[in-house]
Amino acid sequence: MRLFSGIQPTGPMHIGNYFGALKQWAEMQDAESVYSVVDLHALTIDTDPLIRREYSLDAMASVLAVGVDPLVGTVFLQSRVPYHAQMNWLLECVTSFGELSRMTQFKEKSERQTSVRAGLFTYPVLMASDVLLYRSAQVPVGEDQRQHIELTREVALRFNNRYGEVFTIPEAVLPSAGARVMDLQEPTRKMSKSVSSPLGTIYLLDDPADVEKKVMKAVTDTDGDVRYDPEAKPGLSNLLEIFAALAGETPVALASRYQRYGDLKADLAERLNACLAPIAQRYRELRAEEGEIERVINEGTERASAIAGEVYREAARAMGLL
Ligand code: AQP
Repeated sequence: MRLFSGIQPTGPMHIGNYFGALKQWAEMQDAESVYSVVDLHALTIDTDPLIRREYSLDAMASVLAVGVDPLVGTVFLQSRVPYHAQMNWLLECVTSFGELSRMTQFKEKSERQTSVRAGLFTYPVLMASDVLLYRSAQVPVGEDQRQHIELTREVALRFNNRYGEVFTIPEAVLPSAGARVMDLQEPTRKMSKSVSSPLGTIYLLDDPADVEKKVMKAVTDTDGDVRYDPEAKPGLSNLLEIFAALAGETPVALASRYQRYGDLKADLAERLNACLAPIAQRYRELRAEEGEIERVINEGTERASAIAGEVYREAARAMGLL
C-alpha cells in the first residue's frame, strides 16, 4: 500500500516530530513508502537562505538516522521534483478560499507573524498535492496534520467527481501514543520547531544531561497524584504520553506503577536517552559524509519523479490541459 509523508526543514527535529511521525515512518516503511523533506513548505516562513540549506541537510540526515532506509523505499527532497509546484496550481483551482480560511494551523501560525506570506495560507494545497501525486492510501502524521488530511480527501473527492478518477483518497495514520506531544514548559501548546522554548522542547540531538534537565524541570502540578488526565493534569499526562510512546504501553498502565512524579521523570529521562543515543550517533555519522546525503537525494528524486510525473500528466489531461 502506498504511503506518503513529509517533514518541513524549519529547524532541528524534536521528539514531537519523532513520536508523531518519524518513528512511524521507519516502522511502516516498505517498497511503496515515499518520504520527503518538504523544503518548499519551509519557504512559508522567513529564514536566511544559508541556514535553510543546512536545515534541509539536517532534516534529511534526521530522517535517515531514525531508521528510514533509502534502499527500502523512496526518500527525496520536495523542491527537486517540480511536479509538486505544478500540481499545487491545479489543486488551488479545485480548492475554495473558504476551506483554506478554516484551517486552524494557519490561524495559529499567522498570529505569530508580522507579515504573513500568501504561501502560508495556501500551504495545505501544496500538502494535498504532495500526498495525491503519489496516489497514497495512508499518510503517517501527528494530530496537528489531521485537518489538512481531511482537506486533502475533500479536494481529491471533488477532483475525481468533476474530472474523473485520478486520485486515491488517502487516510491519516496517527500513532496510538505521542500523536500530539506538548511543550514541557507550556503543556497546553504543542512542541514546535518554530517556537523558541529552550526548556520546553527536547531535540533529537540534545545531550543526555539536557534531556534529563528538561524532563526533571517539566511543568506538572501540585496535587501529587500520578494519574493520566490530560484535562486536569496536562503536564503530567504529556510525560505519560511520551513514556507510553517509548514503552509501547498505555499512559494509564504506566501511571499505575508510580507514586511520585520524581521517580516517573527520572525513569522517563533514562528511557528517552536510551532511545535518542543511537539516533544522534547515526545522525553525526551521516552529516560527516555529506556526499552520502546528496546521493540519497539524487536517487530519490529520480524514483519520486517517475511516479509523480505520471500522475501529474493524468491530472492535467483530465482538467483539459493539452
Ligand atoms: N508536537 C508534536 N507532536 C506530535 N507530532 C508532531 N508533529 C509536529 N509536531 C508534533 C508531526 O511531525 C511531522 C512533521 O511536522 P512538520 O515539519 O510538517 O511541521 P509542523 O507539523 O508544523 O510541526 P513543527 O515541528 O511544529 O514545525 P513548525 O514549527 O515549523 O511548524 C508532522 O507529521 C507533524 O504532525
